[in-house]
Amino acid sequence: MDVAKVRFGLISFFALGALASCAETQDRATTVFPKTSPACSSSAVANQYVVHWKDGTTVVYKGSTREELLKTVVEPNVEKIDFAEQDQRISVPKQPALVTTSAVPTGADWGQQIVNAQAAWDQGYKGQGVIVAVIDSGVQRDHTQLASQMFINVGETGTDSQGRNKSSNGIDDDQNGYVDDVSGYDFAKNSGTVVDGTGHGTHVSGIIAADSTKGSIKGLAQAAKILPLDFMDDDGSGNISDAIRAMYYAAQMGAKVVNASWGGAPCSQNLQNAITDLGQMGVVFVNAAGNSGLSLDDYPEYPAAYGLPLQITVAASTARDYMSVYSNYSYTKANLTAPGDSIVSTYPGNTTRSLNGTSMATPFVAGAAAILKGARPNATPSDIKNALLNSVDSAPVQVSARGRLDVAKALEEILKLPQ
Ligand SMILES: [Ca+2]
Ligand SMILES: [Ca+2]
Repeated sequence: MDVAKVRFGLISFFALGALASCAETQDRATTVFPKTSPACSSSAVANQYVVHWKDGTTVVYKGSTREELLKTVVEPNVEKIDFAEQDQRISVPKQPALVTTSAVPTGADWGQQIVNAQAAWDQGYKGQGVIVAVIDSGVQRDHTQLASQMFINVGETGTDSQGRNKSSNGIDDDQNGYVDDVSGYDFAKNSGTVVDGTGHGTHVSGIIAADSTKGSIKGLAQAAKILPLDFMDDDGSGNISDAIRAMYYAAQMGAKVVNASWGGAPCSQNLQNAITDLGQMGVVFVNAAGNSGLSLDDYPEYPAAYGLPLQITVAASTARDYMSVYSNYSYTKANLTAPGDSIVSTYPGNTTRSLNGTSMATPFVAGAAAILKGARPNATPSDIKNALLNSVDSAPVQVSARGRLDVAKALEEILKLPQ
């Protein structure tokens, strides 16, 4: 009788314990993989989920429901998962029109002039040794003014043991997890062939690093290299999961600056985490404020409105240093302005074109960040952000620094750091 009681007691104890741990697992699983909120559903990708694992990998799961993924992947691995969420669709900001009463910029290179880039170049600082990842629509890699500026992954160059070109042999020769990634990667198509489907990424890249000895565009950081990472389809939109994968790839390949001239993601914890992770890995993340002409405090768009310590959010200003009417703004979430109106830069077909937007302002700051990093390779993302924000030219603009990028003064700030 006593023995039976004891047995019964033990069985009950174990059964309750098992139930409790099962409930705990389910609770934890729901914490790392919450349901998509109604506000985030409109831009969500159906039956597609992005899981960031604690080992640093980002995996996209397609074709299963949330319940299925929860039972088969998240609950069994709950201790190994950082965060899981539904994938989202994001896009390059629509190209805004200029208001006719805006001051008309003088000269195609008014942007380079107003930010005092020449003074930095004259001192020999042009972003030497710095890789800038352009996470965008791709790049025309053989554009006359960009061909010499592309980052080359030497592990995918030369010939393999069978005499085939490593850049196109279908083999991941340098074993970095990506096949034939000789000069950038297309994360939307999972291919080492990068082309520009919209022209946006080529324009952005020219502002950062166009070789002025080969044409009319004067890139800010002509000694830097561009790592072209495509995550967009030809309509200019892409999955946030592919942008996140591109971000970690950029860090893996040694990029120290990331240019993100896109936004509109309403909600992604993984994107927010990735920006912080990159900052901690020494990568400066520069993103566009967006072109809705609205307050980021009242109408948040992400990544612009995260307000993270290690991100730099760039708004656009005119040739007279007023806020561009289309630019989003915030005294806390937007950090500084840069030229955004009538910016002439490289465009597919070996051409040039004038475009407007915070997408164009962002690469001015990314180029400046590359110049600072080249001048002081030991500078942290925080050092670079502080130097850029503490050296602006004062202007009546609604951003935290209360002013517009000044490359020469930012360089002066960073040079105060020991070599
Ligand atoms: Ca590879
Ligand atoms: Ca290969």
